[in-house]
Amino acid sequence: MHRRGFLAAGLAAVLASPRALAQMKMDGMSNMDSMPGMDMDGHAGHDMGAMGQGPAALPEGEALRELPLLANEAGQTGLFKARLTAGPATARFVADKDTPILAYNGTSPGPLIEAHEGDRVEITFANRIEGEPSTIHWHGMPVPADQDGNPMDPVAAGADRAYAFELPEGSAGSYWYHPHPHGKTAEQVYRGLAGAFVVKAKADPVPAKYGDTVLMFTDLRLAADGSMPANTMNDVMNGRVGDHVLVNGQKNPRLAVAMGAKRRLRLYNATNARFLRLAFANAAMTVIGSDGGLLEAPVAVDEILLSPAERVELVVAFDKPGAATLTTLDYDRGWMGPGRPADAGLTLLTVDVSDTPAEAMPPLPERLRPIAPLGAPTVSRRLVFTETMAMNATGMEMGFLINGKAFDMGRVDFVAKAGQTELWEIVNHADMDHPFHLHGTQFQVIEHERDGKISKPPYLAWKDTVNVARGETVRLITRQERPGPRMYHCHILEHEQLGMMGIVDVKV
Ligand SMILES: [Cu+2]
Repeated sequence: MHRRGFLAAGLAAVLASPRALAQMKMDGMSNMDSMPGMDMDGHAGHDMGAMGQGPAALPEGEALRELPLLANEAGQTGLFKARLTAGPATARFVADKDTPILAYNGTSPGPLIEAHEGDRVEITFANRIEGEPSTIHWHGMPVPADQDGNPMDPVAAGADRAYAFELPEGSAGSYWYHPHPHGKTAEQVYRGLAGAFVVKAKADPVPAKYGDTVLMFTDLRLAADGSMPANTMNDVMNGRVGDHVLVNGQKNPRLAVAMGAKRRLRLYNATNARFLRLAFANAAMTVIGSDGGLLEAPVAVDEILLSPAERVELVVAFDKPGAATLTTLDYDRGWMGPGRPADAGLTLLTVDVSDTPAEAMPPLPERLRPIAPLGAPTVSRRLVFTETMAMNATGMEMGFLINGKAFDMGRVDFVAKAGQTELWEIVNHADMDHPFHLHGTQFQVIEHERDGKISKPPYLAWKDTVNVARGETVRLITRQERPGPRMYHCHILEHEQLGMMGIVDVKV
């Protein structure tokens, strides 16, 4: 069966049935392979705007906004104390049009949280989203299971709850926070709920003169009337891909730097489902960190693939005067049906490099920090991703499964032991790439296998999300230090919502 032969018909709400199956109507079963007369673009959910009105045009070229900092109300060192309120807000993406969004403390992306290794964090979450439970998941952070915003711990609409955790030594890194309520995560995130959480090192080897700037990529679909259209069936299958990739809420903003400047940039893919293969024209990129903090040593690169939920920390050298642009390259992550986004050649950020030389920049150290390999595993687990389709009386049923099962909040899929080193083998037997995310810890990818060929990652890194490409197997080593149930799932949020998630229960 050719998947592109299926037509996603009509608008559909995200389904959250216990079996988590998408109902998909068939259109022209007999024409499945050839699809005569079909207008590929006309049926695409993501580029239609609201009911075919077409997407709104967004202004470009405004000065890049730094994310607003979440103020620390503690008034004492070693403690970060604040309040995060999720609720309805409006944004102005286009002139004269208010867009209803969801926001943390009124802003989307949410305020930037900056804390230090060794700090205790106490954040009161106020859920003011009308009629919907929510949670805050501290993506990538080593927080206790009962503080991690699991779907099993919903915060009801109108309720408050306190989250508290310590940031251990060595945990400096580029984390983020977003909702994780059962059946509502995808929608709450694309409506605006996501923010960056940077844990700073006590002793940072990267020169302070490089600055430290978060660039958070989100994805926006905006109808001509300024509203955000609901997910279509195409979105449910492929994950929602919008019409505009935004950086800190802006389309192609501008940043001014002096010639010879080096900048430390933390790139976040906070989109629901968009793969970002990125390159910088007229500037040299060096990777210095991954999801869970610094690498052992800097690595020069020409491009970066950032799948949904991944982060990368870069030092970018701007040595040529003129415009240096951060652009997307084509990446085929597998797509069902019509409407594959044309992602090559989007300019996400324009850096204006002046003729005036920058003051001298200290060099980047050759060594950043040691990373100890996690060592030999004593347990191995195998997770197989599949997509299923079956006909029933009402149309197609579509499932996104791990080991043949859709997520069940009442089921423990694996039992693990705290402190035990494990090999996880993630096998993708599906027709799309699926970025795999594990809560509660950072892991080390040891190899990728495709068509019998094994390749090693180019460097050792702490990761909490790794793309598992179609037909690929990824092997990683992981260890959970703290007890309690942890989620693992595909970070295409629509797939997570349709069942591609499980629970590992960590025992003392
Ligand atoms: Cu997926």
